[in-house]
Amino acid sequence: MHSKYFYDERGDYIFQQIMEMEEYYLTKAEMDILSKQSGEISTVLMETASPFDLIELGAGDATKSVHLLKELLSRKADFRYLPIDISAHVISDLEEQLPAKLPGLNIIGLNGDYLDMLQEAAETADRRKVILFMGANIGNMSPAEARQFCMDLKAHMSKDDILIIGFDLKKEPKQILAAYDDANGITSAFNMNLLHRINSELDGEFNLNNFEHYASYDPESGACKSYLISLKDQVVKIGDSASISFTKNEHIFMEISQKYALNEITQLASSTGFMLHRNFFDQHEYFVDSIWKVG
Ligand code: AVI
Repeated sequence: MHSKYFYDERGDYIFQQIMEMEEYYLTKAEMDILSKQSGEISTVLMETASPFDLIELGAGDATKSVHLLKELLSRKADFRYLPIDISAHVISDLEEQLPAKLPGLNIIGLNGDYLDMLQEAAETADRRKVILFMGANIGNMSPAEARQFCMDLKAHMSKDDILIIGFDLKKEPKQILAAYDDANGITSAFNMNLLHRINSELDGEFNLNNFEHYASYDPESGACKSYLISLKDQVVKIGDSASISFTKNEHIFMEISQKYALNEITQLASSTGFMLHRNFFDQHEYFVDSIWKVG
């Protein structure tokens, strides 16, 4: 399932709660990187003197990137900020709120699919591009999809362009699993929201009590996967003409959150036409924002 379906208004709200959970270390780790190392990241971005477009894929509320934007503004970098998000209200909120927070910021929001909007951004300007793809969003693709996505990004990039990409690293399996199997059932609610959406938007008849959230982490492949498990034999009607039957314990695959080892990140960069330039880690080395250049 494409992960964009998780993020309707309710999904956005539940994901906010996930990010605040004790067990969900990812956001805090990446915040640690951006809040402490935006100076050094800016130095890398400004090594080439020419103006650039800072294009953020899946900007959300930009709480992490604000640190980088502030730093670039204070260094008088000649750049425009182009956040791209699939959600129209995310983009309008950013356009409304960021200029007040960051006086002097030149912001042009783009609402739509990452690659379509990237294409649009590339067509309207011939400046060099710095693409931000943070938040371990790449983890919500299978390794094969991630490879294809990096190749697609590369196809939209030219010499001197930079990609900053966030990965959650392989670590203690129990810590990873806990982040996706929290005691308060918030991750469960995040997944159940998909069934709720099918009920309300497609006239489905899922009984949410007949499904249970199940998360697993495989330390060998680095795949953390979540499922909804059918608690009984059941037939679920969707609209007038469709129905799905589930046997007891049958699973619905919901989401992958792939974890990476450093050598796998280097390998992903080189096999998709990039050169890994530098890695920025949080204090615990849970997470990495990796700077790739076009090779
Ligand atoms: C947005 N994405 C990186 C989150 C993740 O960690 O895979 C989505 C998420 N799903 C459940 N918890 C968080």
